[in-house]
Amino acid sequence: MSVQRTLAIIKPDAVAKGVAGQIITKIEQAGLTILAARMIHMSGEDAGGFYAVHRARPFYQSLCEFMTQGPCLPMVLEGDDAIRRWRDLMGATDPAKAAAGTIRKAFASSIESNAVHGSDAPETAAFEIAYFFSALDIHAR
Ligand code: IDP
Ligand code: MG
Repeated sequence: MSVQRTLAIIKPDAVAKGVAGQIITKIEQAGLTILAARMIHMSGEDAGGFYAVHRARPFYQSLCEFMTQGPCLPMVLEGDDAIRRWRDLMGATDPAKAAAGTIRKAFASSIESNAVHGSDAPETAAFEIAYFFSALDIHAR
């Protein structure tokens, strides 16, 4: 597998719980490199654009409201096979189905308030990284 970049977000519920540091530690211990990070508080328009792919889903409005509840921490992660490795570390969308040792098992409280986001493919990673970061924000090494 080649080196990939993926967009991670520590969602507002996890920031509010004070577990952002623990999540960052898991990222670093997994050997993924943080190339960019910033704290933002999304507007409804910001969240709606980010999740536009889900606009026809019944949970879209509620998801956008959840993502605007408070600040979140988008990050760019890099590593070999990073998209799959970050999703494996996140665990299943529904924490009730998430495997032991995953971030969602440890920190998510519901299928909506599930602590973290991760891109699901190279094309979505490219869109999502560019949604939050310019080239000058990303520190390759
Ligand atoms: P993912 O984050 O595991 O990739 P997606 O299906 O892409 O899951 O959904 C995006 C986000 O929408 C989820 O992380 C979660 O916050 C929310 N979500 C997904 N399914 C539901 C649902 O059935 N009810 C409420 N919220 C949901
Ligand atoms: Mg998804």
